[in-house]
Amino acid sequence: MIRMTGESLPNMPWQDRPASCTDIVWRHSENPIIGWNPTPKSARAFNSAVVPFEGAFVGVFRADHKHGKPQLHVGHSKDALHWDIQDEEIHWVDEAGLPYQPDYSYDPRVVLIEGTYYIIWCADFGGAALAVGTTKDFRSFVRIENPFIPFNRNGVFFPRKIRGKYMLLSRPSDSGHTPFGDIFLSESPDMVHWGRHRRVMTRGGAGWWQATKIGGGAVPIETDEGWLMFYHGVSGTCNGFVYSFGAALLDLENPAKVLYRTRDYLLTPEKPYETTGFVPNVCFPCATLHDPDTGRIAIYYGAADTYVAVAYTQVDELVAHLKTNSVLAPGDADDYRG
Ligand code: BMA
Repeated sequence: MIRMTGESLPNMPWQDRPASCTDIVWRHSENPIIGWNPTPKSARAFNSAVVPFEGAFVGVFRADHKHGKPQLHVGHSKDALHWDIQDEEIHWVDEAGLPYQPDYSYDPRVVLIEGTYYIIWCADFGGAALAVGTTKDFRSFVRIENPFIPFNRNGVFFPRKIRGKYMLLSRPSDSGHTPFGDIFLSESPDMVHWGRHRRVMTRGGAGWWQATKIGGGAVPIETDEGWLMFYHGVSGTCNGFVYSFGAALLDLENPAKVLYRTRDYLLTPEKPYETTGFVPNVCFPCATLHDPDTGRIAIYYGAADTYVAVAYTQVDELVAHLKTNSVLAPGDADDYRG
């Protein structure tokens, strides 16, 4: 079995692939796991992140409040399927302990690096920009002063330093619902100052499902074969954007080098909770849980900007599929310099 780095997670959600299904990624049968009005002040939770925590699970949820603006909310769960989400949003303070609350916050990703949980999300800083904060206990949260200038979204940290540097994937853009976007890699000595930006993956490639824009999804999983990264791809139709997701394998020692990238999407809006909601036709992955002992991977994705849903895959099957169904896009790893 392909080795995935990480702690054993025998209590993570899992369902075997249904007998009738031949797909590489299959949906949880009880989807969506979080429905409308998840807390008294929230209308919808979606595009959210989960991590193992103290023998159970913790989540940082994007919840759009009933006044329309999103904030981040903490949730706890024993099985990572049934969630107790707090009604009060996360209240950020700066490094001096003073309030540092963004006007809005969305699409969080969470990663444990060297004993600290880092949360990266999209906040307002004269336009949509990546914000970063830390926590150790999911009770108090410290926000690092804006490490990035606008406009950027879909920030995803790697879970460890690579060649002595912290690494980030992001998707520079403009404000609003950007009609373009590629995935870039940046590095940092301290999680505050970022540079050596390289373009990693470009939109387009073999299929129209990722022709308009792409963006990093879940924190990359370290495997023997490379960094396994789920990402979303957007197709522009006469009736609006359609968000699907695929996966890529990036080189372990230099993730600016794309090794494989799915030609076809792995999952696209098909089910009613994906095709119908606040924004129809959106499947937007932001997190995974994985168990190195069994090769199981659970993918958490936002559905239709309304629900949280889960899908499953198995690492050996997924990597074998990636290797035999991969087409790189012209421009992928343009900036690879060894
Ligand atoms: C993107 C982001 C996501 C959202 C998607 C579809 O630009 O805002 O949060 O899921 O649009 O509306």
